[in-house]
Amino acid sequence: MEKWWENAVVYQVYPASYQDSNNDGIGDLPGITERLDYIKKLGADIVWLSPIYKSPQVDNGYDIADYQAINPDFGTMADFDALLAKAHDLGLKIMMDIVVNHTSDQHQWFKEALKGKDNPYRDYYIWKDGKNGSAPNNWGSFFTGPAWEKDDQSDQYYLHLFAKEQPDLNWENPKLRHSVYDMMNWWADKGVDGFRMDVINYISKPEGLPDAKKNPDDLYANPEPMVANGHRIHEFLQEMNQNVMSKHDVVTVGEAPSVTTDEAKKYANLNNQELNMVFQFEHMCLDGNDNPALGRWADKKASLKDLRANLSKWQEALAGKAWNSLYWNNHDQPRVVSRFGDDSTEEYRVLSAKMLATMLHMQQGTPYVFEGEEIGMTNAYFDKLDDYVDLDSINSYHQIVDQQKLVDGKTMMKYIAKHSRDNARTPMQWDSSKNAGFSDHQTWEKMNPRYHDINVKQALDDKNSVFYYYQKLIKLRHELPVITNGTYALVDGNDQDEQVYAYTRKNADTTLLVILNYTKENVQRHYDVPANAKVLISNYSDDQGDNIRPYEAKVYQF
Ligand code: ISL
Ligand code: CA
Repeated sequence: MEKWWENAVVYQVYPASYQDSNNDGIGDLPGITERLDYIKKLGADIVWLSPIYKSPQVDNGYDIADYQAINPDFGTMADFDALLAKAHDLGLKIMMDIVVNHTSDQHQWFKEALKGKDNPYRDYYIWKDGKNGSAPNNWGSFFTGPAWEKDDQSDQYYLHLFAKEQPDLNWENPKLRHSVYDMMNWWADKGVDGFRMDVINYISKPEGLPDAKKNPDDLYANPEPMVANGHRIHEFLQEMNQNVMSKHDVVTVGEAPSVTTDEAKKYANLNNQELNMVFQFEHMCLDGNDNPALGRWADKKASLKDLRANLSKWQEALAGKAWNSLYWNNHDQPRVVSRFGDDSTEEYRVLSAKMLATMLHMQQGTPYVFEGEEIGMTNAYFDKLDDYVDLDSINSYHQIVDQQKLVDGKTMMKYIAKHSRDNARTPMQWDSSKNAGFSDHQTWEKMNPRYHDINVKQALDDKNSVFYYYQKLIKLRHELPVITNGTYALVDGNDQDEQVYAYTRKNADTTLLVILNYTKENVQRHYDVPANAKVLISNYSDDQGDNIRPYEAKVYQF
């Protein structure tokens, strides 16, 4: 049976960067509430709010100090209630971002845990004695440095896969697990409609926390292969499902770095025992550095062959068994048009943004649109390290350039301009006035300098804008069942094509043929299109048949 979220579209809001209502330079809940009409106009169904909870903001709110209180910079619980009420009035649903692999070190649970080994909250976190005077194992943190921090008072170490201010929770402890379920039920009882779960596939750690495999160039071992999809993960999620999801009509998506299609079939199985869908990361890793020590810090574009092979693999593997999420962007990723598209000229920016939107929105799954994607916002390309705010970019610079000396500073700045998480986090561009109409005050993060030309006002005034194209794609998904339920197949022989991606979606009464030029070259390709076919959507105003123009996207329906 089809679920309500299967033909829905999610719009992600990054609260600090959406709309500042009180001119302190930081976006806030009343600002988001003001802009819900805009999200409604786009046609999205669900609004995912990145964390809005009380937090010292070491990792922009992904370090939560109180799951049931609002970050004062963003407003109050009354502001949240007003946001939820207005959203519901407009027919929009609200998805909360919950971060339960770790908390902030300012969370009451952790403050208690620090009081000593006998404290009832000690076991909410992961503590270990050191080994020969140093950390319990060789794991590194994802934000550089070791994954362990010593607590001098008890002479034990606690685990933090992310920043040292983000201690990992101990999911082996049933009390902790039930505290998390209680918190989720509290939000669901309040009326929220879904949960996005941060790195949820990291919560089950291996028994004994042994050393991980370390590459010779690295300072620490990457713990990911040991913590992702751990041995008790499915048990924990089934328990969460029984205690929370089965009691409310909520939609869930789990962030799951390094998830495979086989694992995804368990997490997001249509039998609905765990989550509704997961965010896979494979297509986000196609443009990483050839040197594994540099990870995603690189300056290359994914080839069409790799991208198509990956998207096709996920479409085919999950079909009829589990449900896909579809995304290009979020608050951790560079802007799609700058990454897989072409922002070098205005014409190419608009064409390639629409082509990439078509590629994704014609696939099976639930699409996610990240704020600003719908107007074709580009990377910010800041050229000074001081302009970057994200701890991950700054730490990585120091580690790679100063400590490891793997590349020089200039090269690293090029990589950061391409891949920094700050590219996604610059404030929303509403118009061409001061600070793009986001705030009158100096903004918490520098504005993207292109806001004078790329902004919502411009997009709404131009009937050929990226905005109206997204609006149309979303409308088509709502209206045409084949987009939700049709079978995906590559056009015969397309798998080797280096320029054009062509696939079909088919159900009992409709076929869609999607043709996408990934390059700025004009190419000739012949596809069999029946005489009665009509062009459902395209980023060009006419159809030239076998002549496929730069970044052309067209969908035939027959
Ligand atoms: O962004 C990344 C690289 O620095 C990813 O590896 C990211 O850390 C990973 O996808 C997990 O992301 C999530 O958890 C992090 C938080 O910083 C991210 O913003 C969040 O999306 C820790 O909570
Ligand atoms: Ca504000």
